[in-house]
Amino acid sequence: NADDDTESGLMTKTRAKTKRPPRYKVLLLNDDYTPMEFVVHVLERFFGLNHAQAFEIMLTVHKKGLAVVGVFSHEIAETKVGQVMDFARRHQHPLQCTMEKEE
Ligand code: NFA
Repeated sequence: NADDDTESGLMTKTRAKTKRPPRYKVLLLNDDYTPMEFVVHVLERFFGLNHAQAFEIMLTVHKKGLAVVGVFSHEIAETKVGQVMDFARRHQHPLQCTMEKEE
C-alpha cells in the first residue's frame, strides 16, 4: 500500500488529483481589410452568437485589436480555428483566428 508508511507506522492518506482537462481560448484578431459584416457573420455562424452579441465582439476586436470569442476543449477550439481560417481564406479575407491555453 503506497499510502502506508510501514517503517514509521504513520498513515498518510493521499488523494489522486482529479485533473480537469485544459481549456483553450479562441481569439479573433483585428486587421484593416476584413469587412465588419463578414466578422459578424463568422461569429454568428461558428460560435452560435446572436447578432447583437456578434456585433459587440466584432467591435471589441476592431477597437482593442483582439478578443476572446469562446473557451473550449483543445479539439473543439482547433475545429473552430480551422473553420474560421478556412472560411476567411475562401472569401479572400485576411481575418486571423488563433487559440491559446487558458491560464
Ligand atoms: N477592422 C476591420 C475594418 O475596419 C473590421 C474587423 C473587425 C476586422 C474585427 C477583423 C476583426 N473593416
